[in-house]
Amino acid sequence: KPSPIEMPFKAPIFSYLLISILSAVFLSANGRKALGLRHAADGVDDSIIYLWPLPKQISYGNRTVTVNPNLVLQSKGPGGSSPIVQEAFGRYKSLVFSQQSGFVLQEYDISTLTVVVDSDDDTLYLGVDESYDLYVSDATGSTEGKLSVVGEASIEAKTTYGALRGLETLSQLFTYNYKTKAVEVYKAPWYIHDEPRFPFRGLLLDTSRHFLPVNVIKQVIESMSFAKLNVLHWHIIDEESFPLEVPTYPNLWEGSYTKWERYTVEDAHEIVDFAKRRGIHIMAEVDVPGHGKSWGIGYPDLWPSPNCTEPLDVTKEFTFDVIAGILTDMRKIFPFELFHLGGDEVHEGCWTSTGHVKLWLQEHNMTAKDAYKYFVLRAQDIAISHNWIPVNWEETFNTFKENLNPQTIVHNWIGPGVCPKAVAKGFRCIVSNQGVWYLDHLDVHWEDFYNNEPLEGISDIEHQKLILGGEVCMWGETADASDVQQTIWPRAAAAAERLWSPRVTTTAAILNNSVLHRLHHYRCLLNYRGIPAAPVSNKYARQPPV
Ligand code: CP6
Repeated sequence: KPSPIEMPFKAPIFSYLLISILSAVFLSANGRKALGLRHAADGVDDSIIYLWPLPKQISYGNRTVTVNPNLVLQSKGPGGSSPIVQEAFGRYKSLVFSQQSGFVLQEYDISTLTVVVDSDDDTLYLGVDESYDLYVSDATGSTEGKLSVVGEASIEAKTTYGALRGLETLSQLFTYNYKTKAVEVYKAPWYIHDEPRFPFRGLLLDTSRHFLPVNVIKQVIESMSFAKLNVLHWHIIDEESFPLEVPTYPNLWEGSYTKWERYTVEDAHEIVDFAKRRGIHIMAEVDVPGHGKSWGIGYPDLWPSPNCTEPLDVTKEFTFDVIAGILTDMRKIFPFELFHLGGDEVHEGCWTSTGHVKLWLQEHNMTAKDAYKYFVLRAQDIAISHNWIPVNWEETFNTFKENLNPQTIVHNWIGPGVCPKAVAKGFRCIVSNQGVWYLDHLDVHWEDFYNNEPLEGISDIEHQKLILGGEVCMWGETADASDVQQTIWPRAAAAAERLWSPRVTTTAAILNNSVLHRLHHYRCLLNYRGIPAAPVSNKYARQPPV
């Protein structure tokens, strides 16, 4: 008598047929599609290009080519030998090949990657050329009627930073095939021409509300480069803690949570250097005068009084000496042209209810608003004297309009409609509308991030040019090193495509319903690369089939 466990194996032949037919219908990719179900595990789908963010121009074929795990870099042009390109090639090579095992020795179609970089100038500045041309042959040599024995892949860029963006795109074309145990490129030959839509594609990290170790910041920077984001807005200091070393005023970091939750000057240099090698700027912020309470731990004179600990004391020269000292020290660390001076949430009531400040206002014939303006303009002057372009949160523009230095870049955060007003007055503007681009708001879904159009409400082409781009904000009150990556990704990626890809491309992607499938795939890619990105939907774990 057969045991129950053996029973299924003795089933009559028609059961096998039935199961085969059913599984063909229900389990195959086509079967699932027929039922209106799709899953990233379906693998290559002819209608979807699994690149994130989508490039500006693509054309592709229908052949599959294999890539040699011993892929060799052949660098050309004046900038080809830049260590930035060489190192990036090594990083991407290990991302694409090292995690897999069991390559079988065989003939591969593509064994060399040619990278041509036109300029040997590695200076990273806002608006640096990030364009690239990418080519992956179909390995038959069918192009131009010539027969080549080996396939080729090439990236051509004006700068090393364009080459970095091209390497990222190429790495996303490389797919490990678990059946053939080879890295393959589908749909070859590929021709891609790409460049960013906006020069400023940012992410804010807040290290004052929760300290983030240097390695965590580096991992965030690394993950930003995968999404082609290019500005880390480092909100280093705020009222809760002052974690940065300032040699000129060495007591300032007494305001850190503990002496282990601090960044030395050396740490900050390391972060800037790490970011530069990935084509990412660090925009530092010193948020004055409204968010400076922690400064007074080391220098209590900066507090108007023990019960009025912010805004910083506007009456004392010492306050501006300290700001000047901080900016002098920071200038040696942060080469980016932009410097963020905050300027938000200034509650002047604290000033007007403090005796000596009240007196000072009377002596100077100033209202509290005048004092706020005086403070903002003096801080701007210090930043400008260091050859920085000042960035301010939108309140300074909302309150003072054309009284701001005309160089000022307005940083929107409260609601939509501010950047249209700022650019109409000739200011440059960065979009971070809190309803759609605040990552700490867990009820904002990826669709909201994706759909936020920075040029909404701006029809004049000259005004449109003043929109530098946008930034998603990972405020630190409710996230720390344990969950910051999961909170950032994949939603920040949705904004990253909005900021990189042409408007016609994102519009078309929404219309053909491919965004969700590509985002699932991209989130999976981040997981493969060791980034703990959260599931794409944070609404419900699973939707029943409809
Ligand atoms: N800290 C600073 C913050 C915020 C801002 N500035 C903030 C305000 C409202 C929300 C989220 C963050 N935590 N310094 C405003 C720019 Cl909802």
